[in-house]
Amino acid sequence: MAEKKEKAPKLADPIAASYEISTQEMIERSHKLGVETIFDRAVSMKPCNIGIQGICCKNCSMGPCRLPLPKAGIVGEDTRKGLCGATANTIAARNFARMVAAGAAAHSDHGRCVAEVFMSAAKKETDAYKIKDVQKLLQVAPHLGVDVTVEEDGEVKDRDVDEIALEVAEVALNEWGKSDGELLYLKRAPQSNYEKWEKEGVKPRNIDREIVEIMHRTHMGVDQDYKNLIKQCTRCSLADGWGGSMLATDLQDILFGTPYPLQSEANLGIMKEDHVNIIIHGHEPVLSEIIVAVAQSQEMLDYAKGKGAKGIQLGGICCTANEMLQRHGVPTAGNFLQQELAIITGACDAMVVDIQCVMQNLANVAKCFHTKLITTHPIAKMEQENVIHIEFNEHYALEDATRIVKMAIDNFENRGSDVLIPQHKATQIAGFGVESIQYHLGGTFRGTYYTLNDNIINGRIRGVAGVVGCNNARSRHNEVHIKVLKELIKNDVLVLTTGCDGITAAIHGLLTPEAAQVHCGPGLAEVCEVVGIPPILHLGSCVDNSRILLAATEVVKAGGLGNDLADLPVAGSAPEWMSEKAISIGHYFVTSGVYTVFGGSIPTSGAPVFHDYISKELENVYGGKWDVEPDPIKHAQLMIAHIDKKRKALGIDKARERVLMDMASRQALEV
Ligand code: BF8
Repeated sequence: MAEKKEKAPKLADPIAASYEISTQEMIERSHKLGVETIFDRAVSMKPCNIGIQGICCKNCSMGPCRLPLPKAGIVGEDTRKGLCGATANTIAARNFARMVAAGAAAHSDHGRCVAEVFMSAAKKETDAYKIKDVQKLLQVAPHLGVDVTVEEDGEVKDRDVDEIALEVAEVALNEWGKSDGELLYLKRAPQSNYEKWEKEGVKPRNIDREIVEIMHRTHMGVDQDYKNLIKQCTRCSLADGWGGSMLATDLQDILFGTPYPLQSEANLGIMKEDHVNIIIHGHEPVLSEIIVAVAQSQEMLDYAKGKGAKGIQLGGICCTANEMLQRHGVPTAGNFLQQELAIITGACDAMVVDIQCVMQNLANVAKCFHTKLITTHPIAKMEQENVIHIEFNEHYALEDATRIVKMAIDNFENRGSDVLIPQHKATQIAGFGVESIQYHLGGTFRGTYYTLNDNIINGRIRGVAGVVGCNNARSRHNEVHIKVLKELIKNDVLVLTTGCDGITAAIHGLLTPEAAQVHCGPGLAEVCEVVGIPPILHLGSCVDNSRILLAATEVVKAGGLGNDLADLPVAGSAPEWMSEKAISIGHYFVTSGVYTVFGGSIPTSGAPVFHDYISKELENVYGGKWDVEPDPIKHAQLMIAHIDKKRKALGIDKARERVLMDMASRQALEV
């Protein structure tokens, strides 16, 4: 009998897989070298059609129970149920809730790790970490109920900074597991939002509890009311956005410095053939901060030169890239879908990973090259034998970082001759935050965000969009991001970005002030030119979405645009989302009052009643709601329509009509 021939694996078409040229080049190279990547797997493996609709329940061993929508749609009563009787709504809501819990857990556990390092620094147990930004410490402390002054003998005096830091560390760590009260940062939101959360009974009690409660409620036979499940999703996601993520951002700023705008570069082309290339990938900057310092030390530079390299080139992938970029200007090597490709250049001497968004296939790709793949976090190891684990510990941070950097340098000489670094990179201005927006777009005399508000009211800026989130191998890499972003700025919408959307915008050259003249509508272009900012402001990593919440809060405080985040002409978007963290972010955007559109699909379509609840009815409760639109232009237009709806409600739509005069009417006026 003739032997059955094994089918050749399907390969991705580089042009169809990515919108970005260096990614296309590297996919092509991976095919030549016979190295499989996520782009190829996305072609050969299709997603499960039932899972994608959110209606597969595997929460007990009687299932999985799968409840596909009938071909003709639901006619009459929806009688679908699992073995226990769970309806499609219950199953979809439970699955959605578990995504919120996982996303909130990821952000918040990152925050906890930072808080623990912060505690070590406050106790002066480590030389590697010190309080760097005292100003930020003094600004954050009162939000945690920590006094920055003390009264002695009838005199008000400044408190000792070390004492404040220690108390901030204690109070912050307590936010994860305190036994009573509510999250302290909730009161940073506009009063109207806070009161809504109070009225709805969704104020988070502590961060860990809300995550645990989702896991309990979604266990077999507990919460069977999709509205009640969504209530817990709200508590849990608010504990992420206004809790774990916000604490991560604040404590990182205090420890490592609050970012201010700086110039850098982005894309795989930042790697250098004659340098030792170290790519750092993951999320927690406690690791990357020390590696940056060590890699820049004279001792290591000399060591690298001794091994024949001209220097050490650091680059970042995913949110570690954003953390290192915004505080040190370290260039960005790529976004989520480019992680395997950085190794495929053949020039990556070490890839150092910590937590989140790290593909296990990196180990298989690294096996084909000389690259040392180093895991560093106790909760994130890999089973493959070629992976080296160097567990990072804040008490020995300098020693660990030195060992890692040396290992990369020693590996430089093992590089093969087959190296191909794509010659594409773009300049970027990044490092924005609540404080720098205030500096650039604020007013000295008339309230912090006065100038920004004024430009929104007069219509030069039509509104503000928060565009964030991942890449997804199910859509063409970067295309949806870029088309959404360009459509928004073309229509005078100022964009605040984080995460892989920020990296994407940088790679495609949208994070420069010059981009405004090319891509923006006349109003936004004018503001960008006068102020000297890009039309898309990069605010950092995904935990830094908390900066977007606080920037929006500053807009409310500055006045003239309503009293609640839901009153603002703003909208949210995650064009190519894929991670559970994005669902948690989406839900805290929505329940903080922001209309939020996701690209691709969200796993709710198989339960139309539940889907309608989150995409229609939630707006009546919190002012924000979910929406889904895969087409980038329609996606952006939905956001713009919402912004216009809010402008109308505020009575500022007329101002914009005047601004949008065409060139002919302007010239007529000037005559
Ligand atoms: O936290 S945007 S792919 S890197 S999950 Fe991951 Fe998504 Fe990128 Fe940062 Ni956020």
